[in-house]
Amino acid sequence: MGDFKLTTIEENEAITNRLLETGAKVGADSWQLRVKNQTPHCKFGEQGVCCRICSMGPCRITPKAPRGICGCDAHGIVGRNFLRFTAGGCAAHSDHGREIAHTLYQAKPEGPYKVKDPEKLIRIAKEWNIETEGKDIYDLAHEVAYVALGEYGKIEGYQNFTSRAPEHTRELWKKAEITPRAVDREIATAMHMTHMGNTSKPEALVRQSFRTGLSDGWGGSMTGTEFSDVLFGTPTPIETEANLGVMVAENVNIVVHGHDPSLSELICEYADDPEMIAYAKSKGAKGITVSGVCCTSNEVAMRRGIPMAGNFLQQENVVLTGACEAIVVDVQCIFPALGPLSKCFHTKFVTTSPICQMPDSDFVRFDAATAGENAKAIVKMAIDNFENRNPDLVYIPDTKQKATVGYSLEAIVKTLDGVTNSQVDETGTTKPLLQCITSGVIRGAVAMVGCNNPKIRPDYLHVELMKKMIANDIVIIASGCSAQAAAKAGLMDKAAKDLCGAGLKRVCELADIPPVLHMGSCVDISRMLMLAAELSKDSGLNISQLPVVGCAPEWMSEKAVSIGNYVVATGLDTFLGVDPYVSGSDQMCELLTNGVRDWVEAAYTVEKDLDKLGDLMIERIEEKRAALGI
Ligand code: MSK
Repeated sequence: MGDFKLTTIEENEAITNRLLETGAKVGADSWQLRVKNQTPHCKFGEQGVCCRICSMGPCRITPKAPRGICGCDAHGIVGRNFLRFTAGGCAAHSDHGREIAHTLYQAKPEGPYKVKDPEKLIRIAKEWNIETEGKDIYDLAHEVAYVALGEYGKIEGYQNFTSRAPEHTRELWKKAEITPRAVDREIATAMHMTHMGNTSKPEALVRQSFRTGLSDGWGGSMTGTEFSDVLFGTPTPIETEANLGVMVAENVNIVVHGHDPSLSELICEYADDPEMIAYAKSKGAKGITVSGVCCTSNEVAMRRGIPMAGNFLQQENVVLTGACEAIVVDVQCIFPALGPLSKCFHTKFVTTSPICQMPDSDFVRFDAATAGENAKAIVKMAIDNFENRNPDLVYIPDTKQKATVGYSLEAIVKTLDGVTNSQVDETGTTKPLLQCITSGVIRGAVAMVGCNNPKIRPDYLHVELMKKMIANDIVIIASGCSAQAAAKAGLMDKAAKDLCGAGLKRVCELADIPPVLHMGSCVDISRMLMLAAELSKDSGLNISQLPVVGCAPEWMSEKAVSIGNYVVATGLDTFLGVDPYVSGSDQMCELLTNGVRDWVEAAYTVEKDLDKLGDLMIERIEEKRAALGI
């Protein structure tokens, strides 16, 4: 195994504890302290049986009070809460996608936003029956972006991208009446259905939860992914590093955080500008280091190799290093705690989006028209802040791991093409991957996604489950903070092949890949949908027959529930390590873990025990293999 060694959860915890000591010195608050103040959590909330949708309550369901004041029972209340959770997640993802489409709409040959992947743009245009012949690429970009923006409020029909799903899946959706219409309409319908005096029937609420989720996965999120690729390039494998040790004490450190790559792409460009580097040197720094947190980090890591400082529950740690000149955020998963925390240090907390405005931040309103100036001003602000650093507070742990990232669907197809093309003729399809699966060299695949959640030791379930899967020849495709957990641990280092079973190890060697493939950010779970669709079409199997499952072991956000719904509704069994506040209704639990299988051939499993969760996933994959006779 050479010198390769995973970074353990205990090592990461020791780093965090060391950083919290710095925090204590300066009177900083932390999520660890706030968790103590917030536990035990409200049982009614945990079970999903608290209703505050109207002002007659709030109503809470107990054995003595089985109905709210309007007469709604626990099943209706849990169902409504579940649908509202989904709507919140779908709105966040889809609005991210809309912003990207807006940015594409404003792309110009002179920049700052250009078309970097014209082939993908043309492919989408053809898919959507938009004439491409003889058109200037920027005229086409504007036309396609305009149609994409129209998808959010289309008057009739379904999301354009649903045509990418296999026919069988589309039939199931049609029968179950969950084919997603306009994204905004699905969110509005969800909010309307759950308004006081409307739906209280669990089955109807779950159907709309699925339809809303599908409008995210096969609508808003896919728009975010595809148009980000058009604007910033479709990711290809690239080397980077992960964990707090990527920050450099001698340099100006800028940390980008959030989800939308539009601003961070330009921050990276300006941080590389010789003029800016010279300016940083004039202020006593050796250079400028940009690193990332959460999905903005995933975006710039996949396209530029920008190192990943950490995932969701490490966002405070980057400030606690005392060496962060600016933490620059766009949207989603940003702790309001960063405001007061940054005040304990010299760090500038820079908010940039009207969607995400927070106290104690410097707000630099980001706008596509002025993006270049905005990004330059932020980089300059960080450089100017370098001299305000207190050297006594600086501690950057030297822990980091190598990672190969950038496995878009296109990259996976291309990379795995080399593995078996001596045995099969097909190129540019998923057939080589299928060949690995049907021959049993790889037993199956798990899509590992989602956040960290203080209810679980940070990264513990992600990393332990991944280790268990790869040891059993199950390849992992990962996104979001799950991907970063893997990278920090070292599971995206190609040397991690030595932790795999013999079959997967062989594939890793032949294809020169790590056993955990970084597919991107939260919206990039749409890449996983596309992969599942392609595997289904290339194999002639239904998606639900493939030995592939989804898993979000440490999820926490509304977006994750929306994701879960579109993954299950696409036909992939999905395993959760945290309950989605539905335990207060046996009818809702039964529907989500079993009943929906009749509609979409997949369902949820919720299991908090690590070993059981891993065993259940392997069991499910092996069941699917047995059913196929492979
Ligand atoms: S950032 S939604 S904590 S994965 Fe996409 Fe991570 Fe979850 Fe946010």
